[in-house]
Amino acid sequence: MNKKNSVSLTIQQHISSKSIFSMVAMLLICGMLIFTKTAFSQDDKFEPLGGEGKKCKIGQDYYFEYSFDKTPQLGTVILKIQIFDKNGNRDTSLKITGDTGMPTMRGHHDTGMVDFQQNKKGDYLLPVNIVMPGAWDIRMIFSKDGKPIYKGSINFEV
Ligand SMILES: [Cu+2]
Repeated sequence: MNKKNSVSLTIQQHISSKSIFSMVAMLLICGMLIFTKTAFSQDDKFEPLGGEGKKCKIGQDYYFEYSFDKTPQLGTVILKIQIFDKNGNRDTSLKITGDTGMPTMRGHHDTGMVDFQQNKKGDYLLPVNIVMPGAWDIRMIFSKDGKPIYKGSINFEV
């Protein structure tokens, strides 16, 4: 092998290891982007709700309204949800679970999914513990016969 050839070979090797490096870097970046997107879209699936006393539709068959027993403040407030069928009759056949937390402090206050409890009137109730001022959310999953049919989130400031 003459000197010229060996130089060009070294350059080739240099280029190919560089391009492998950049390919790996690209793959890592793509992987991170996909991961971030997935993490965000899990949040996105919870539809932000309109407000207290507003009709929130669950597909074609049901709707619900929510309210708090008092303006959310430090301490415990009770979230009440009433579900109706499409004819406006109360429905108690669904199950609701809710995860309360602070969106900006994920993992600090999150309760995990907790079952709403029904009272005699068929209201669905969830105690919500507010332990510090700031932005809070309650992410809820509504299920029918064990299958999730709706995800919504209530967002509020304390
Ligand atoms: Cu906090």
